[in-house]
Amino acid sequence: MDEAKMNTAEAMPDPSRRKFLNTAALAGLAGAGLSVGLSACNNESGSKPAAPAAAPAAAPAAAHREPHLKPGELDTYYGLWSGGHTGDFRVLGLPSGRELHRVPCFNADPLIGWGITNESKAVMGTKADGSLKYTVADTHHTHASYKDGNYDGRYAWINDKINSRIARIRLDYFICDKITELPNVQGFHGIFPDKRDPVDPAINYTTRVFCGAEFHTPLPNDGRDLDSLDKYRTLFSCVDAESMEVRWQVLIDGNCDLVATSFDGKLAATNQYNTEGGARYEDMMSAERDACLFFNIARIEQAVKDGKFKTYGSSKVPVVDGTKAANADPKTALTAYVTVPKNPHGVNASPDGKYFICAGKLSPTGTVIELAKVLDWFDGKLDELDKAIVAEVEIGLGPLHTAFDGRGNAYTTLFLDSQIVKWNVEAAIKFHAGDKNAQYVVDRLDVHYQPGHINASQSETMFADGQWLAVGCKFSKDRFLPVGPLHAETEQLVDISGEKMVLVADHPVRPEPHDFIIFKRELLQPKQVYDLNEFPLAVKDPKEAGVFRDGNKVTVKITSMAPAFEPREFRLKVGDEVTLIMTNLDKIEDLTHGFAIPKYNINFICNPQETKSVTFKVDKPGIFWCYCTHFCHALHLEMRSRMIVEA
Ligand code: RUQ
Ligand code: CUA
Ligand code: CA
Repeated sequence: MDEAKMNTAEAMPDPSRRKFLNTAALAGLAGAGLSVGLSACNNESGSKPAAPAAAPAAAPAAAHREPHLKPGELDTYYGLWSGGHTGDFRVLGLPSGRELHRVPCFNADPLIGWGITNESKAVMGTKADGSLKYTVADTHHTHASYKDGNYDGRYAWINDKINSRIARIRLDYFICDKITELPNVQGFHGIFPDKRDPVDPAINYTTRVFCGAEFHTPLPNDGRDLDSLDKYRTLFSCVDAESMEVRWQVLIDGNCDLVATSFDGKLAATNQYNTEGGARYEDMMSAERDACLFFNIARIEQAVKDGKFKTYGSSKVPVVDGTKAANADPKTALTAYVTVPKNPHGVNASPDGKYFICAGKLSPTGTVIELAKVLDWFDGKLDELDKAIVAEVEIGLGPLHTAFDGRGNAYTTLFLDSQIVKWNVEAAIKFHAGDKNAQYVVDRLDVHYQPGHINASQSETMFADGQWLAVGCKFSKDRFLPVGPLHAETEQLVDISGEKMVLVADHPVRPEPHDFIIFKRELLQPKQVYDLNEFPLAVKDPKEAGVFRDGNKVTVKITSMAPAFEPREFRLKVGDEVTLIMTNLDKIEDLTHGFAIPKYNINFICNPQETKSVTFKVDKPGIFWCYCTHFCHALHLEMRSRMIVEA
């Protein structure tokens, strides 16, 4: 530990504090009578790993690069972040850590008008009365579409764990354009797009998104089998990247945690805990090993084509049988359960395409699975599936997620140790094979505190560049000014360009972003002005604006052009059902207008050349000054339209 302390002396004013947190975190589990899984590694220091010690002692504090940018300087990386409780998707610039945008997905947002306009309600889903079907969400994981092993800038996806929904974000306009609710699952958590097609070499880009569901329930979950735990199952789902329809699902044993996909398109996997099928957590951790569950995509799709599936409840989605019992013969198996120490959490694909690395969570280990060997097992060329495990090494307490630098090193968060461990994958494989001199732990860095997700620049592509690493710490404790009982979380930035990791910045974040990806800015080409033709309702000329009445159904067409709306006033009657359509005819980048109607609870913006619509019932007579809510012009405050409502 001494080397680590020396390197972060300035960032760690009180080393004892971390120890206190460790003890508290461990006590939580131990107090519940669950120390079994941890006791093996809970030695005297409470955090000292059994693994070989780190690199040279007296190394001087490493030099590092400045994350701070001068005024006017642009970041070199984009970061796509999930918002957590807020249900949104965030866009950061890195290395500065500046938050550039929030894209509402599952949440209403008055700035954008998300959840207020007809277009956004259609994406979010409504009840029969037109109100939103769901108003809460819990976003955890976000990943983007691939082409040739790198991000292609088309889409990103994000999950909602509460209501098992997947949202797609268009990365040209940074808007959510589709949301799909997965049938017959609860606790949709892990998510990962494929990287190419398993069969057709011409499809060298993402066409599927895989979704793992955590919570097992009776199927269908309609009141039957409430007390028959042995009938509870969960499903692994495949969503079409373009249509966002659910293509197929797989019935499995155990609960899905994180998801990973191979660069060759052939395999998807989910780490699994609760292969025991328990309903209480004591039961969920009784087995010493759980699994990393592999899916043979080509075989599953063939089985669906051959009609070898069933459906559950009212869902039409084909469900194939991926349970362990039904897939014992490798030659026909759709799934393969590689064992991993108990209750593993993250699974991450190494950028060389060779390995999936599973983080042990309740075990202090990282497990390295060689994908070629898993494929060999499916081909009948490997007698025992677990021989695909090429390393299982101790790395520290509470491993959760792993990132890569493209130079053969893995960086795993250690939740209980409040550290990042940098370890060399090939050295770990040598060590596992019996070379006890192989020094696989390269470095350790204290972080603040209890880290969960981690990612490095380009880490989840074939072009991992080993420059910057971000880590999402679940507890900030004493790192920021106190703001009452709820603490911000700490996102820390680490320079990984050298041998030693160097902590270079702390950022407070509103809890809790969970996961994120970081990639080069050149990979995105966002558009800054809309195309009028993308909107069927567009009011293309101020001359088309006005009030169009058909009985009590009224359409109000409005255009905006700084600093005026057209029409400047419009007349309605109590009892009218109004659809208001607004097109922003300004063509200049950054010239956004807003439209708010007092006492009618309406507010939304229109970006340049964008059209939005809102439908509402006119129920209050009087004068209502509709005004522009987005500063647009020197006459912004004067930019209004008078809504006159007759009794
Ligand atoms: S999980 S802290 Cu929801 Cu991403 Cu691992
Ligand atoms: Cu238009 Cu402010
Ligand atoms: Ca927290």
